[in-house]
Amino acid sequence: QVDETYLTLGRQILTNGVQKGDRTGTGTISTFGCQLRFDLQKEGFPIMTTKRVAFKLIASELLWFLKGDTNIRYLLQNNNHIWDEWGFKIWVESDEYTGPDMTDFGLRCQTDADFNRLYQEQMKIYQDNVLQDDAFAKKFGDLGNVYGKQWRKWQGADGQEYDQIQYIIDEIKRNPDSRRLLVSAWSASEMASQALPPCHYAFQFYVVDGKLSCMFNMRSVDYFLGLAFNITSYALLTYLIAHECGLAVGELVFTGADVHIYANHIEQVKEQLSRTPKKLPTLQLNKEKSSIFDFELADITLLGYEPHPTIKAPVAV
Ligand code: DHF
Ligand code: TMP
Repeated sequence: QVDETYLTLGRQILTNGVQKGDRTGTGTISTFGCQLRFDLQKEGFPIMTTKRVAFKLIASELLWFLKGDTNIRYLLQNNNHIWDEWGFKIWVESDEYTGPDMTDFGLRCQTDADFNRLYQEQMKIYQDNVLQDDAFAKKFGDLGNVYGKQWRKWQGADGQEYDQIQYIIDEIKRNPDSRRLLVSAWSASEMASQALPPCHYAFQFYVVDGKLSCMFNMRSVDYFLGLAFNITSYALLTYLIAHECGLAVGELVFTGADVHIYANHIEQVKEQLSRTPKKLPTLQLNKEKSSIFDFELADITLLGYEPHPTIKAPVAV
């Protein structure tokens, strides 16, 4: 079951991980190289039951990627705030920002209550502007050449744009034995124009016996916050592609490189480890729609999700 597989990895990181510094200054316990497998056929839909995971946020983020959108306005319109800090950073580091100093806001808002109040104020201004002001949103709401751009509008060396998702859908239908059913988000020449270089940087599909499997690769894995989202997100993507291609679902395989637990997530991980998994929910997709590009939030339903309560943790910026 998804919780057991996931929690076993957490126990391994706590036991075998080494202390390692990181870009955000938070500190981690880290291990290198890991693979997890989830059978999508035998189990229910893979989402954590040992803590509540916000499925709606996962679904709206995935639809955002699939639209080829990179502007957080769509996420904000759907009450999804998981990318706010990375857009906010673009604004406060720009020449146009004139508010109080926001240097290192991610770390400072955790330890300094006065600063946190100032930060919340500025964040509110940022969100309102992205939602209401088109020019502002264009300038400071766009995260650059991130997932949506790479998946749907990859910039080719020939000057053309390549739709990698359309390609794999067509290819799965036409040539399911292909070993090239791969989407890459990693673009070596575009690192500077990304709010965050892709963490899940590539994924590949595999078809056998009428079942669609997916492997996704991550260079850097935030075990407690990121991975809990990423497993469910790629499971949902596999179900969506299978839906469009008329296939059943097979296995989901995760491959991670630097797999870490942030120093300020350790207590939360221990709390989650102490909980007993519950029954998995099931996923229901709107049968009336065939193209996944037509899917909206209302076409994706999770039934019977009754997890343990949320466990809060600060995200490292
Ligand atoms: N940076 C880091 N350090 N870790 C990440 O996992 C991460 N993920 C990003 C962008 N940058 C990142 C995009 N995905 C949350 C989950 C996924 C995500 C970003 C943030 C998160 O904070 N989840 C919380 C609360 C979600 C909410 O209700 O708003 C959670 O408890 O799952
Ligand atoms: P890094 O660019 O320094 O590796 O920092 C990125 C952090 O974000 C790292 O902790 C991994 C985490 N992350 C995930 O785990 N999953 C995700 O989907 C994203 C976007 C980030």
